[in-house]
Amino acid sequence: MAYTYELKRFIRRVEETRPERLAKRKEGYVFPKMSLVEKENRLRMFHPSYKEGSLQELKIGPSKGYGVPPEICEILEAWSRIDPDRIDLSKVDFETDVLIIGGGGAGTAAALLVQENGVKVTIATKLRHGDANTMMAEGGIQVASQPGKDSPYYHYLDTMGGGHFANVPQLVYTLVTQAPSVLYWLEGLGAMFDKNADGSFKVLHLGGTCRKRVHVAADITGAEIMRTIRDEARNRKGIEVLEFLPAVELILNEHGHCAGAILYNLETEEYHLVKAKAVILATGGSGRLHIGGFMTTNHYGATGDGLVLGYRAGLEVCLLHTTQYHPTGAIFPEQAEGLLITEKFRGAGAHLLNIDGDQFVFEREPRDACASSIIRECVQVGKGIPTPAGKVGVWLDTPMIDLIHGERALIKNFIGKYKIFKRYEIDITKEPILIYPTLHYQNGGLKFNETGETVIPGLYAAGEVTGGVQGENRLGGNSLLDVLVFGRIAGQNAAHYAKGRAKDGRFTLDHVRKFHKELEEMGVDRKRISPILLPDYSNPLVREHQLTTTYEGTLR
Ligand code: MEZ
Repeated sequence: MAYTYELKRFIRRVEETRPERLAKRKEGYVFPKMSLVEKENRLRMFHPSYKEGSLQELKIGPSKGYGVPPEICEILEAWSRIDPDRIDLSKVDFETDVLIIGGGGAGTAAALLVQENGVKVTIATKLRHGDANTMMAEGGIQVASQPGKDSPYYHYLDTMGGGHFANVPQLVYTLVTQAPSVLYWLEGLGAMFDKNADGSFKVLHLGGTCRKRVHVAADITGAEIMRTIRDEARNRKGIEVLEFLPAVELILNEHGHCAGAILYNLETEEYHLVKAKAVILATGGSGRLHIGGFMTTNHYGATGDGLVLGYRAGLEVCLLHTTQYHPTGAIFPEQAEGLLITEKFRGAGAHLLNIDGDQFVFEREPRDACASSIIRECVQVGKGIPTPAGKVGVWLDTPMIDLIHGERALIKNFIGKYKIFKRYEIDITKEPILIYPTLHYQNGGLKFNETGETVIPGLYAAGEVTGGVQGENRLGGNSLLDVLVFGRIAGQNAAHYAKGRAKDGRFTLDHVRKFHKELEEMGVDRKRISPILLPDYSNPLVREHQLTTTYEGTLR
């Protein structure tokens, strides 16, 4: 749907202020950055994670007493999809050395490393191989690849600062020092990053970076990376991929080691038991829980399944008390609501503007500070732009890109978004995009260490399901890096574990029984079941009359 007459009237104000903003930019003017104190205040007052009532204490499980968003509490404090007494643990359906749960960036990178280490590997994925947030990532991957100008030292400081120094230092050290080797590994596998005429990498700024360090493939960087590693995995011998088979429970053995998982066939509703010497949780994030009622950039399967599996098996969670809201999610047209509008636009000079066509925030503040400023402008200052659907947002002035970088620069660097908006009869080279913060990333997750290990022997984790790398706020470009660095590490170490330390033993689901007992004591409704596997967008009134297995749980 093209902009309405009313919105076009508001766009005229943006056009009026544009020549002066452009002239100032050419003279080197940048909107003043917030001081640390201003940032803190803005977060406290406007960031959804800092709002009164945004957290709920966990009452059971390994992180009892810790406050997480109520939507996360709901899935962590829930009954299993399975009744442990009805699962025959003597009947093994699949046997492998390393089972990887999740077929996105972290899982696929892990699989390649397991395979290189000469043991059998199986990826079990909920949807198709590659249906994941990695595939949808747009604006790039941070790597300090410019000797003399940048170094992992600056990358470390930016990442810690962006995360409010709540990050686990050893994890950040590993992230930034492994980054260059990951970039060259990807290139070696055939990933095509944007380059300068002399063959060097094009690098740019995103929010919170003190050096230009973000490497991109236009505005489809995640798709390019996922294409590369998925093709590699599918073409190598020895990597088995099970699609539409999400894991619903981990299996431990009598020694307390992880020994496999129960998978659920989405099509036939059958359960399958996978025996493995080591398991890697790489299930991604939880944007489809729509924390705080926000729209999301996340893929359809991002329902926090790995958090549930790990928590029930005994892993603590951390850093889930803040959620990342990406500053720029589309809010017009209605069917594009929540869609990621890459931060790269702001890195390239697109201004954030209120209804008067005025800037109100430095565009490259870290995400939490930038999102809070947009919310403030709409909610408190009252200078947001109303949409026909009753929402309020601000402008992202995309036509600045061609004015700064030359004709067709936008089409060349943002072809993905240009095409999407063209379908709605909006030409973003000429008209700005209406945006509002959108739920983008699970900052925290399961506790793990820099070797990919968790406290359960044989259980590894990597990517968005984990907590500690990104602190309380992830910087743009650090999630693609996270999945690849820690996916590879988990793959390598899980393979070594499978070859050496893994210890066979009798299977058990006693951890599920124990968890159920706590739920019983707490009086949790038996209809609260997790992992939820897929978001439910059906009308609640219709749902009440659909007492099918889907809503009653499954094998119960
Ligand atoms: O890392 C991200 O989340 C990222 C770069 C997103 C984006 O704005 O494109």
